[in-house]
Amino acid sequence: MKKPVTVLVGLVLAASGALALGSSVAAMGRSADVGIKEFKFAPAALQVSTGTTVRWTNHDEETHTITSTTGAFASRGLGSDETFAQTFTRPGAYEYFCALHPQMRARVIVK
Ligand SMILES: [Cu+2]
Repeated sequence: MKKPVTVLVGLVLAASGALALGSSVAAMGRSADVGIKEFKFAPAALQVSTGTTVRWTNHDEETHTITSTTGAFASRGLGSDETFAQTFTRPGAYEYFCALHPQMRARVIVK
């Protein structure tokens, strides 16, 4: 009776669209989500494949931004429940922060 369990695990992973790998989260497919809550980006380290569109959603009442440390991308100020999307077309490690709260830092790793 092992096979049904394996199938179920596969379905759960496919449904969640994400698989925890150590301290980062590997997203499967062409889109991935990052939440902003309590002055933190979650996951703080997101790993995606080239071509993935990452969408951030601000769940805080406060305004936040998604601002690349290298200027590769930058959102406007996002109010509560607003979103910002960025498609990553080149591999690399993309560090970003909130311009209004610079202690809020995270990264997207594109493979
Ligand atoms: Cu902020």
